[in-house]
Amino acid sequence: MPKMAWRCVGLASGLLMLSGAALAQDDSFMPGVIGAESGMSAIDFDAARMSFFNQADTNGDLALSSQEMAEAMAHGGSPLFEGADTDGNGSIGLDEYMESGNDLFSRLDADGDGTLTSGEM
Ligand SMILES: [Ca+2]
Ligand SMILES: [Ca+2]
Repeated sequence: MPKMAWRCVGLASGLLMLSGAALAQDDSFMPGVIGAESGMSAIDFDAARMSFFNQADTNGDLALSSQEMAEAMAHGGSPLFEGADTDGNGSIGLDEYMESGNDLFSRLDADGDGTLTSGEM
C-alpha cells in the first residue's frame, strides 16, 4: 500500500517539524525563523497548525469533519489545534482552519510581540 506508506512519512516529518519548532533548535529547517529561540513565530505557528491539520485529516479531503476533529482531540488535543466552521457546513475546511489561526495567534500572543512563548501557549 504505497499511499499509506507515504502518509506515514508525511506524518513523521510533520511531527519532526513540530518538535523542531517547539525546541527552536534547527534553524536550517526553516530559514525564516532564525532568532526565534525564545518562542514561536507566526511562521512556526502556521507550520505547527498545518501539521496538526494534515494529521487530523485522515481521509485527505482538506476538510476536518466533526469526527476527524473528535479523533484528533482524543489523541492529544492542543490549544494550537482550533478551527471554526464559519460557513456552517459541518466541517472545517483548510481555509476556515487557517483563517481561525490568525485570530488564535493574536489571542495567544498576550504581549503582542509577534512571538508565542511557552507561557503564552
Ligand atoms: Ca477530512
Ligand atoms: Ca466549513
